[in-house]
Amino acid sequence: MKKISRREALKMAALAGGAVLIPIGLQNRGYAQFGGGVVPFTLPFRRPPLLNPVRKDSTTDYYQIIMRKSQVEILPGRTTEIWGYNGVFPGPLIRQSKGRRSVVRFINELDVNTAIHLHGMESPPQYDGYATDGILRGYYKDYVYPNNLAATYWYHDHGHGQTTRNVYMGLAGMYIVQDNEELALQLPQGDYDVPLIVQDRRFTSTGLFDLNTNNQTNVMDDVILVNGVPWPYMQVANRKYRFRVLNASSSRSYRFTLSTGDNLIAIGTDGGLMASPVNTQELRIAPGERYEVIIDFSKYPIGTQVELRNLPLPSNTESPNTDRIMRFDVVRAETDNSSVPNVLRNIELIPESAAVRTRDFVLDQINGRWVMNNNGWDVNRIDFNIPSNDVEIWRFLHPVNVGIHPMHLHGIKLQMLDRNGQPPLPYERGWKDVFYVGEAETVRVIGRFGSQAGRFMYHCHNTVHEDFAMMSQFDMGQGGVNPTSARAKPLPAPPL
Ligand SMILES: [Cu+2]
Repeated sequence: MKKISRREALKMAALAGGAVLIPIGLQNRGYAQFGGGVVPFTLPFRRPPLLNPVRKDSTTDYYQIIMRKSQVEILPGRTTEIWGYNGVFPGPLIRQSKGRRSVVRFINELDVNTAIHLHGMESPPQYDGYATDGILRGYYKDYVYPNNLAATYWYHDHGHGQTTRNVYMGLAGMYIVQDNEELALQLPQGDYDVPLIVQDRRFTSTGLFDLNTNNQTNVMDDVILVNGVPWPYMQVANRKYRFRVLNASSSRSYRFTLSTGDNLIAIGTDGGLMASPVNTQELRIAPGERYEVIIDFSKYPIGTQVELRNLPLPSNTESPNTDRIMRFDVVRAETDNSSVPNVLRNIELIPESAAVRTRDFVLDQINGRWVMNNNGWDVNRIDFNIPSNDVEIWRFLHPVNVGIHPMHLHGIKLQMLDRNGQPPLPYERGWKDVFYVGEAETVRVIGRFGSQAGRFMYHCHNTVHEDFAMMSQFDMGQGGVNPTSARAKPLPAPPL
């Protein structure tokens, strides 16, 4: 009988489209032990380091980030080369206030071309990380961000055709904007407002990242990292915490649930707080999406261990322990002055009747390329121009019953109208920029376009699909700045 390689087995699993366990015996062939040899919940949780500005003036905070290689310990006793923002994995956390401007200088000391997208921010086109607006090694670029909405953002590489590799190697970090209205709500704040950046990775037997896109289909790896730590345990007090969950994986979606059967309290989407909290037993999140959840540990006696688990999804490839994410250990008593009010924010729902047109996008794979309306990425093709303030409905049609496409628009926040004619999931009803388009699903979203003018990209956020052509671009309004009009400059850079 012909022996099949692990790669072939994965490819078959991907083509089968189901949740397939890799047969025993293929697991260790030439690779690290499955799961990198890590026993879940044996490594301590950590938070990304906070990045302080190098300088402030009356309107602006100035930050600097050097993209460089470094050697870090992810698997105990092994060293992994990463490409990191400031050499850390994931990148440092930026916390900013609404209304203050940020200038972030990105310096490229890597061997590859990079482009930085601050995902979710309505940045001007020239600071949005346009795919061909790259920073070469030895160059730098100062990105200017308006911080006009309190929400959970993330910055990550958007290099043309190389996004999967560059993000996989470590180029992703969280960026939080807060405003006074939100702070006044008395939600858990400070140390109790915690990033959870979830990613899957695979490791070689020597501990290196082992990227495999399974014949340009997807990345489905066997080690679940939270803030760069495999299946961590986090010591918590018996009180409420606010978690900002970011799925920064290449292709894997997650369906979170608590081992106790208790509810997660969803309070925020990609675009910040929802209108009101949503109690949910499970929460599904695709690559690129962000959700904010409250977990209330006050009901648990000290000593309780609560696992954050991951339920199966039809287009995921499972491995041992991909059904777990992390564990919360309730270790101390604290008073809790925080609250979760019934009204979080006023969100104006855009009525369907406000739309002046509907656009259809058929998501498909043709001759191995991932396409929208039979088109792949073409830097010279701009699909359409949307006049300022026009409300449009975008309809994503995915006729195939295998695989999912998280569809992401730059430059705008939208709302989901429906999925296969049914209402969105309760926790999807907020401002969003990534929409989960599942197996054989049609998803309709609505938005008011052109609050700023210019050319913006839209694409699938399965970065393997994105790299393999499932990306395009559109224009909004008139007189927008060319996205490549603020090119990176060679070092040395003047003082910020
Ligand atoms: Cu896709």
